Amino acid sequence: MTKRLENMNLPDDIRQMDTDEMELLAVELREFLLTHVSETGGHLASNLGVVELTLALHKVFDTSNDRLIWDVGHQSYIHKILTGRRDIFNTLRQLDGISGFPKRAESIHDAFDTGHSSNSISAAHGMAVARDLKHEDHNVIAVIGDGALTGGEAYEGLNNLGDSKSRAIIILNDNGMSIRANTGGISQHLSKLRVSRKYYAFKGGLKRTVKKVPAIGSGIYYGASKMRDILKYALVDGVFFEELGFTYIGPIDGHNIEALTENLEAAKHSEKPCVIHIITQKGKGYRNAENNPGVFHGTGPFDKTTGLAIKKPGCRTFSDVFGSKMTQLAAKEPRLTAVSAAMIDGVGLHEFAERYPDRMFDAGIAEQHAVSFAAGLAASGLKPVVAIYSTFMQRAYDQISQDVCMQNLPVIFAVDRAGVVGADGATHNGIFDLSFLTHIPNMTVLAPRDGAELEQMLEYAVDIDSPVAIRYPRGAAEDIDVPCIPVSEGAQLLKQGDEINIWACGSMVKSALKASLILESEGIRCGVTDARFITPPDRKKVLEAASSSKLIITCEDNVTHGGFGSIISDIISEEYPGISVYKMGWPSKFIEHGSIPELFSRYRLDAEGMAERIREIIERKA
Ligand SMILES: Cc1ncc(C[n+]2csc(CCOP(=O)(O)OP(=O)(O)O)c2C)c(N)n1
Repeated sequence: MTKRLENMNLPDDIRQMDTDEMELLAVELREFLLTHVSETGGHLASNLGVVELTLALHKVFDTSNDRLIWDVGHQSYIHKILTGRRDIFNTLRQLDGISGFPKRAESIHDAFDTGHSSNSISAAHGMAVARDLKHEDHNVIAVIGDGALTGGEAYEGLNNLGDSKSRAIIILNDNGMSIRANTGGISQHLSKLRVSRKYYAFKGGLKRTVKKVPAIGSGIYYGASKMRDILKYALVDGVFFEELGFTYIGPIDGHNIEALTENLEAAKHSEKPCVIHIITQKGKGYRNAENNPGVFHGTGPFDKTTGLAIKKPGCRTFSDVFGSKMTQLAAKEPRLTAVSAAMIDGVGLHEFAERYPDRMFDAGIAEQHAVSFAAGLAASGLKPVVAIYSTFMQRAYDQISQDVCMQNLPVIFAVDRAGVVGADGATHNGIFDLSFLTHIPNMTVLAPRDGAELEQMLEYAVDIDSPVAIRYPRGAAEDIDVPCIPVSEGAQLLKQGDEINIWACGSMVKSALKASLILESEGIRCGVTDARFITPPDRKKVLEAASSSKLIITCEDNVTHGGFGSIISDIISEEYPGISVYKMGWPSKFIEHGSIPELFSRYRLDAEGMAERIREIIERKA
């Protein structure tokens, strides 16, 4: 670690620094960030882009009293380093270490927990209103990216905050990028603002020149202001933020500490809500990230000299399998279209997007729009596949229910990252989708155990004429060595047992098979069935299994409450009330961050943990 960073402890120190010192500190911060993120993995490019902004924010505001909200929160690392977490920064995203997102429980400097995009303006509005009602005096600042500004909630926030006139500062961090290049009309509007610097120079010039005229100067200036308004419309092509009630400041060079500090100071004294529009470069200061901001948006450990990932060669992931199967199916099914909400690469659709650009739709961070848009496509005879991470699908519950399922429209949902996701932690875990999807009428919910089964399920979903959700986890889709029976045949018995039968779904099938082997070596024979259908459940096979069992164990990578186990348990309790059903899955809590194997082990959901729990149940029953 270098000198300035080493010697500073809290952001108060920044308030003593001049711009030159802050610029030197910015260099040290980038080096520190790069060294650590290359070891732990994490969100690099977005953080490299906000180094100067974070320094300027801490120069002008005191976050132990002022409220600073980071939209999404993936760009809060510099803030963490500067607010007392430098010495534990090496634990970032590790089990029991600090989170990769702001956490109120972690520091008084974190005003609001974030992770899902586009809510910061609404939260800032709430805080500003609370401050005024309580006659308190502090500043409220939200930092939101241009990507996050594609999310509808941001406009709900702007609409209300602008109208309320509550004092709050919205910093629009515009780097022209979401995870990949940003999409949509608003993004186009921002690009126009970026190139409208001429207008802002002219505005200042007009004021200076006209006001200089003695006596009548101000009058002419105010008359000319009207003309200025006309020019504004003519030159800026829509003064979106000002019309909503904000003072718009910008665009400002987001890497110029002096300009940032000056404008933040000005905004601090504004009586109206302000939008400060800053232009930054994603990945700034690290060539590999500047050249490939998408790749370094979120990364695993990498070699910081070459920028190459340090990854053990693994087998293909579920997202890879999904992506290639989509490309393959598109060749023979012209109605097949794909919809993503700003995650084309994450869900594995990059190849599809290249091959079929006319059939690939990126809605931006707009899950609700993505689903209703897909409903529109389906109502007009197309076969849309909406690929969204389980955690972000939560945003579109109403659209799934009302717009798709109520009309029984054939929309396919590829629910990626279903289950615990690891280092991103609580905000990103997808452990509720079975609970919020399976009770919606008309919806079929499937869970593949491996890549081969995912491929078959996708084919099955394309062939049927009603809504289907296929949920699969993050990571390797390694095939088990038992071939799949056709999906239409329902659940698949993988291993015959005696009186104990495990019904597992999705990737838990593999752990169930391993657990059964561990128990077999101790003389306990457990059957294993891959449920495949979560809804409608394979009632006949469930009851057959129950009729010859004393104990049924269900396993799922979802909370047990209202999930797969609950469905199985309901079926059995109606017909065989004497049979015990024991549910294994996540408890109803927000599961912390850590590696996926660590979390499965901590919650006894890996093969060893499952075998141990089954042993305990058998002992208790005996
Ligand atoms: C509701 C929701 N959908 C998707 C994401 C995944 N996601 C995380 S960051 C990001 C891009 C954000 O872009 P921007 O706000 O411009 O920030 P930048 O990284 O460019 O600084 C996306 C799509 C999310 N966090 N929340």
